[in-house]
Amino acid sequence: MDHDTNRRTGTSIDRDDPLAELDRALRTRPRTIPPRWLYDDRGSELFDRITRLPEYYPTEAEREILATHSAMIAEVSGATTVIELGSGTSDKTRTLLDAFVVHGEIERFAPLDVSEATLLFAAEVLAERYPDLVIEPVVGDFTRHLARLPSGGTRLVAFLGGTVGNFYTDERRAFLGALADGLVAGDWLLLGVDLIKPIDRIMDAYDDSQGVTDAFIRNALAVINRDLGANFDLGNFEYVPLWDAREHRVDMRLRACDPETAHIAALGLDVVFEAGEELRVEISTKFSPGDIVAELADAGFGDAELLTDAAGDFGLVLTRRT
Ligand code: AVJ
Repeated sequence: MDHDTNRRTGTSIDRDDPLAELDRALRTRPRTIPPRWLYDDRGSELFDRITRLPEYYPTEAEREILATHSAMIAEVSGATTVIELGSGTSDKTRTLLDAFVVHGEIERFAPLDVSEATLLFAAEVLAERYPDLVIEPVVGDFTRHLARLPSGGTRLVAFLGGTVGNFYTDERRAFLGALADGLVAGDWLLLGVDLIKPIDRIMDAYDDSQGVTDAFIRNALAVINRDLGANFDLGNFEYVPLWDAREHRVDMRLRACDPETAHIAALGLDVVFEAGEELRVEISTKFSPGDIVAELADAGFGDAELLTDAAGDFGLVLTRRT
């Protein structure tokens, strides 16, 4: 049994098997595609472009928080190992690491990412910038491979960008629980969360005028076509971002204009769409400070401190495994 199997909720989830997970998600209503299918090379590049869009505020806001508070985070935590989940190129993390080198006790940096190529490239750059640190890249998926995190010393796990907002509520509970299980009392979590704010600003960030978000969401179908021998007709789908007021999240969907049957060879599955039927590709949950702190407490994290940018758009929660 994988370390992060969801024993807290007792549900049998199929995170260990991406194909079974996709098969099941496509049979629910609305039909759903799990976010892992968004991030092939082109998807990663499109996301990178999203972070530079004028409408997409989270990246800059988080950068501002890190610039302001990294020295305090390094000092207060006294962490000797910094771990980053879904590290990519560890771009923003350099601000954090710079501060840890000057103000903290850091000895080791362990970036975890699904893309081995990205990791190896990042590791080389990091090794050059931080000659005194042990750089320990870990290839893995943060929803499945938390057991691969290095142990020893005082650890600080950074999970930035607001990616925790991509999980559905149950998945988020399972993830935070599994993360807590993998840490020991005194370890730290630094969690990036996008905060609830006027809906117009949120929706503009997910419906940009250049259509980059549309291309990013649509790319999931191209990935499934290529990797799983499917034949989704990309031109038949229209990008429709919705605000789900009850769950406070952006719900990014593709709507089939005409009826369509997509065959997915690797699953032996025909997905039948009626005209106008919507396919959910990604959600991005926005948090109130009280809610996320309560969820963290349920999972086993205490003494939470919320750091925000001056505009109050985005939050970094610094919290301790209790
Ligand atoms: C990478 C999950 C933080 O939800 O804001 C951006 C992904 N999707 N625009 C987010 C995303 C569409 C992003 N995260």
